[in-house]
Amino acid sequence: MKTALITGVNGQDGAYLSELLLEKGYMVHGIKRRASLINTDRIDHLYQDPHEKDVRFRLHYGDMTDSTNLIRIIQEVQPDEIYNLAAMSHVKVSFDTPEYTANADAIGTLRILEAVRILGLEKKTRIYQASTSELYGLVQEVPQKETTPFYPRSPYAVAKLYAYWITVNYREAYNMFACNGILFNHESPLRGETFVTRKITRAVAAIALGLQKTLFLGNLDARRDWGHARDYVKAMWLILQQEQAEDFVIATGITTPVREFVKMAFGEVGVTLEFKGSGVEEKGYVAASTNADFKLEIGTCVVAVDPAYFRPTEVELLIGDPTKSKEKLGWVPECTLDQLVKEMVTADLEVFRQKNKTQFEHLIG
Ligand code: NDP
Ligand code: GDR
Repeated sequence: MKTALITGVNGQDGAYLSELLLEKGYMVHGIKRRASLINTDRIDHLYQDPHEKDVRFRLHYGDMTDSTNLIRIIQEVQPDEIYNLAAMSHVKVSFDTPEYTANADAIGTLRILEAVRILGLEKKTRIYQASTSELYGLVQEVPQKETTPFYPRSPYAVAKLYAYWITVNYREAYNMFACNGILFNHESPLRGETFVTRKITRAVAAIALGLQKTLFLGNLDARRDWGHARDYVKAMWLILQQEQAEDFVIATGITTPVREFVKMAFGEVGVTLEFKGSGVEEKGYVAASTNADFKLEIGTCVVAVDPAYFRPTEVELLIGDPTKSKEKLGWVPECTLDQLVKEMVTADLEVFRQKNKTQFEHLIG
């Protein structure tokens, strides 16, 4: 039985990856940091009582900013594979907490690599580093591929740039099997509520059920290459199963503006949007037609721009070239953007209906 260690196990990707590795028969160890409230919702269905026999899923308290703790856990677990997913992963927030972001995302990666080296596990342990399309930042070339120059545009992306290169350096310097997956945006019903897709699908559900009036967003013209997290964690695993350690772009090859995602999500609840105002973006969108199942009046302003959500430096266009991953890993994304939007809106409607069961009983089913 192979043993995997996942940092950031209770994040979006950690949850899907844990499921995948358990299905494949792995013993899965996860690192989560202590929080004042329990925040393991995404992995609660995988929880196994450690007192039972043959437990294959175990959680450890840890933090990317604490080397002693990382060394101890890696020593105890002796992993065949480490998936380093833990990070302060919000681009906008990284402008507010740049030093912490560098500590967790950049030096945290160094701590993992160095722990493996200190423990003499260089030959045994393969390492996956969660690199990102944010490395490309200011457009140098499209579509972006493994050889495209990086131009990071946020403290998050700069920290991830360090993590990318220190992973490459440890591979070259110490012959370690350490790889970067340069993943483009991937979403799901488990996506954090403050990333744009989930913020939109949650708001669409809340607005449709009469629980929220307006969705305030930032830059509607940014374009992203969005896939489904369930597909992307398969690529992480494949990257570590190769004969040679290499870096891969994981993307769909299709880019879509945030504005279009908004329209698609409202479309799922039968609402079409009409731009209101005389060319002044800030007037936002109103509902032009609505589905009778939901409580929304035609003409209600449902989307508006709030400059508070603009970033000091923005990444305007991301579109990945997944040719290498298709050819070498045999990886192709299965979920289309239409299917992703539908799954996310449906899940968020369900969340609100469960929360407000008595209030919305007539809408259930
Ligand atoms: P999430 O934000 O959902 O999860 C991040 C995880 O890291 C959470 O479990 C979080 O714990 C944990 N974490 C944060 N800081 C620390 C710390 N100091 N010590 C220990 N754990 C910590 O991110 P995703 O699952 O979406 O992404 C996984 C990784 O992939 C991240 O590194 C992200 O930067 C990267 N990435 C993501 C992409 C995407 O589109 N989703 C694309 C490309 C890269 P807690 O719950 O306590 O905050
Ligand atoms: P991103 O994701 O910055 O690409 O990083 P996010 O969903 O936060 O933003 C995508 C684009 O939407 C624009 N936007 C808004 N974003 C947020 N969060 N909230 C808003 O209200 C809003 N309005 C418009 C943003 O300006 C941006 O252009 C994600 C994270 O998962 C990173 O960890 C990961 O590395 C990259 O994807 C790939």
